[in-house]
Amino acid sequence: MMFRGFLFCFLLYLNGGWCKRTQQIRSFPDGFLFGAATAAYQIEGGWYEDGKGLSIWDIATHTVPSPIKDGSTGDVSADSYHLYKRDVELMKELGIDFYRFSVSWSRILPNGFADKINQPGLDYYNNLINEMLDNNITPFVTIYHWDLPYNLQKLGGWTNPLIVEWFRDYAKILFDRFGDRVKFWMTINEPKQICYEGYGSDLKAPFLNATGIAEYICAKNILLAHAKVYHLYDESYRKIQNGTIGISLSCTWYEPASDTSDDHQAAVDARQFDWGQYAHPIFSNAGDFPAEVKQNIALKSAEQSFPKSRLPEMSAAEVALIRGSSDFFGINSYTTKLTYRDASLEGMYPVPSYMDDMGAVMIKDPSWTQAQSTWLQEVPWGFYKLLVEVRNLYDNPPVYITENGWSTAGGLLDEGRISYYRSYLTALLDALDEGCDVKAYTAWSLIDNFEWKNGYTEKFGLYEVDFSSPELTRRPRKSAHIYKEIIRSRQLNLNYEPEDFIHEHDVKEKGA
Ligand code: GBH
Repeated sequence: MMFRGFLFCFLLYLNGGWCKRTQQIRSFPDGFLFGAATAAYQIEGGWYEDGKGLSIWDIATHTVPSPIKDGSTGDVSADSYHLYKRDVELMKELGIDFYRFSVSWSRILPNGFADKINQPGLDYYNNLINEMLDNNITPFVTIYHWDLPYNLQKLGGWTNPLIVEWFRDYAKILFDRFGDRVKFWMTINEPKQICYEGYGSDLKAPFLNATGIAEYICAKNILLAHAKVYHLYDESYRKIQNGTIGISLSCTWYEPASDTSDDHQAAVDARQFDWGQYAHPIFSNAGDFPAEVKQNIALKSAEQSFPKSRLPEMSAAEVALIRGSSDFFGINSYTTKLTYRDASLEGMYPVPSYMDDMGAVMIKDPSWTQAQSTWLQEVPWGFYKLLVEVRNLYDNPPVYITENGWSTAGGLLDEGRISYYRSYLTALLDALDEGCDVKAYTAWSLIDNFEWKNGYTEKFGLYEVDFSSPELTRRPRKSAHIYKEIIRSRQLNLNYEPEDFIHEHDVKEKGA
């Protein structure tokens, strides 16, 4: 398609700030925080140890035939359940201000319910938190990162409205047991991925694949569960524990594929379905689901003879409960897609479905640099535009970048990841210059880990984990040295070359 080359130049032209790319050394503002992230199921292992209950990912990875690309599981993974002290050494070596990790619900509450607390589970997280504090690393705890207790899934999981209470009971235990030392909380990681990928498709556990219905039931329950936990913290813990609590949304940037008003509307719809569905109820002044989402689903539902919209309504009290229920806007952002409307593609998606409701087609520009993950391309100007749009739509909320990162097939010499981190941090600095209130940046991930349905075929770590060695050896990639210098200097120097980077392992691997 010929228009793409032109399009790319045109977008560069639109992004005046982007030209600052040529500036070689830029400083981060005082108080800006740097961290790295992981999630329990992806790193811990210890899947059936010390009284832990089963989660939907334990069940998924033990299903025959395996739904996981390489047939792998998180049974052992990086074994952080036993090697957490080594992980804290890495954090210290990197010099990160904070480490974002998640708590496994079924390690704390084996049955999902709050009747039986598993003491070894509490011990594990207490040990991890204390080890971090001893080394001056601030813990940033994600309460839920996708590993729902299987027992609760049997009852419908996030499609059962009672989960609002189950989640609140679980979160209360974490505040009670860890809140004296944990001052940064995230309720839920990426609701859209939970609801669409887990319930509306078969991309994530529990693979429910009930699109057009389940995503929206899940969305409302998640928003309510999040809001209840926010208010619990706000009303009963904040005064004593003095922490901050919010949510993280996965935000892809959608750029119109052409300048037609149809393609512009397709991009707006894609943003509103992807993250506006969760951001608007929490961060807008009006609250509730965004107009585009409500209208599209109501219209399609009527056409399809549903007696009412497949999108559940929110009562005025629910709207009020959810609105404003986050101290910060947590953004996980990785990539950009081009978006267009194409009437001839009618019938391309199942009816009803989330994709049909959204009515946009998403493509990647083949000129963009491609990661190991098929969905991931390096498009830093999209990250810049996303941050400016969040500032514009939601009255410049405090933003924490809670995930950003790049996948490779492996190896210690990871120039692709270095290029990605540098270009995205440049875009972040440009957004700060535009007045965006970005307070923190989190690299995904500290270490290689179980990448959900793609198993161990995609490596996101600043540190390599040698999954074939019995010790699960961690080694710094070149990008770890680069990130370390950014944090030490509080500056982004595009020309910095680490002197102490040793990659004999790579040399050996390549037989050179
Ligand atoms: C995060 O999800 C997760 O929080 C983390 O657990 C995971 O390991 C990490 O990212 C890396 O994947 O571009 O339209 O094809 C990221 C969720 C998954 C959202 C891919 C965007 C592609 C949508 N992303 N998805 S599209």
